[in-house]
Amino acid sequence: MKTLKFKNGDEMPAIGLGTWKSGKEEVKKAVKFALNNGYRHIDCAATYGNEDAVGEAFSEVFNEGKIKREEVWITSKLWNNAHKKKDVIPALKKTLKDLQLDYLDLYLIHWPVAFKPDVSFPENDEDYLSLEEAPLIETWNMMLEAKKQGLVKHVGVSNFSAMKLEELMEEATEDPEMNQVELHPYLQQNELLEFCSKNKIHVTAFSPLGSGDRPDGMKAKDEPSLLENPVIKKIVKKHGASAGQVLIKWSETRGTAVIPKSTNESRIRENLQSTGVNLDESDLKEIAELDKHFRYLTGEFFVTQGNSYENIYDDDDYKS
Ligand code: NDP
Ligand code: 1BO
Repeated sequence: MKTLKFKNGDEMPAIGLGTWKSGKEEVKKAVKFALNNGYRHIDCAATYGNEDAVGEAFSEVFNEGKIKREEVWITSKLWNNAHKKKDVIPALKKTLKDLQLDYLDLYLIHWPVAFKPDVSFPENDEDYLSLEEAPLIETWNMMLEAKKQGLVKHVGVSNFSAMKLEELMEEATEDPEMNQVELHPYLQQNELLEFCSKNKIHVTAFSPLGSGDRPDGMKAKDEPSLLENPVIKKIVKKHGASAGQVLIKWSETRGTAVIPKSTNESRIRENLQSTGVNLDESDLKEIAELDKHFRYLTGEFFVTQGNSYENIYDDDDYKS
């Protein structure tokens, strides 16, 4: 499998298992199955509410002895209610405890949005901290401190626009090593990819299959299906692959990492086997034409009347 190489030589396997929306019992089974069937990259987050179950899976697999901790790339993310300087390391330590780990391979600021410490998900304007109250650079400096303390090997961000990356990099002593963002044929984000490549920031593609199992409150009416797209279906037929495999392989060919979520054993296996699909020039050209700047995760769930996050992404894609 392809890997993404970091400056210190560390390599992140390009395909990982996503864990958002996976219940505790199913995620434990899924992570164990994935690791025992070739996955070496798991994407987690405190806000997914299942890191303790993922941790049980890690502990059982590593204790069996066939797979060592250092062979697996483990990412987690700082939730939006722990952006204040004093809260970053305690939030990371809670994640490490839940995941039963001594260190993470990668820790990301989940969103460029800050909530008050006791707020899990905001319901009104009072639930937020402004960027003046919790400046991203202060949060970022604590991420760097976590790296210095050996709690994480690499640090990065998620859901950052090129503009937000640029602003952060102007002040930062070290640049983010990763930006994890929504990427798929309907949201190709070529300019952001170019910006990241120019600045040597790796990119991970989330929701690569269209995130079909999001809660209803996060879904737009009549949103387009990626898995059912006629062009994708045509390519599926041509290569005798599945739609999931074509979409995952497409991400891999763009040099990003990709983290499809599944708790279904045959789809977990099928998704990793996408490495064997060979998309040719004409497939890539047809997929390039599918871009419609469409976001499944509009970020609208963070917008309450009057707060300052109306355009999290700083671009036209917000209106999709
Ligand atoms: P995905 O695009 O990975 O889609 C997941 C859905 O696709 C599930 O319903 C899953 O069902 C189904 N599925 C999986 N494999 C196949 C397949 N081969 N064929 C058909 N259907 C399939 O959605 P996510 O939004 O979960 O994104 C992936 C991961 O990215 C997340 O789990 C999370 O780790 C990360 N993420 C990060 C975000 C961030 O803000 N940084 C935001 C969103 C996601 P089933 O489980 O039944 O197989
Ligand atoms: C609010 C959604 C987070 C998924 O990573």
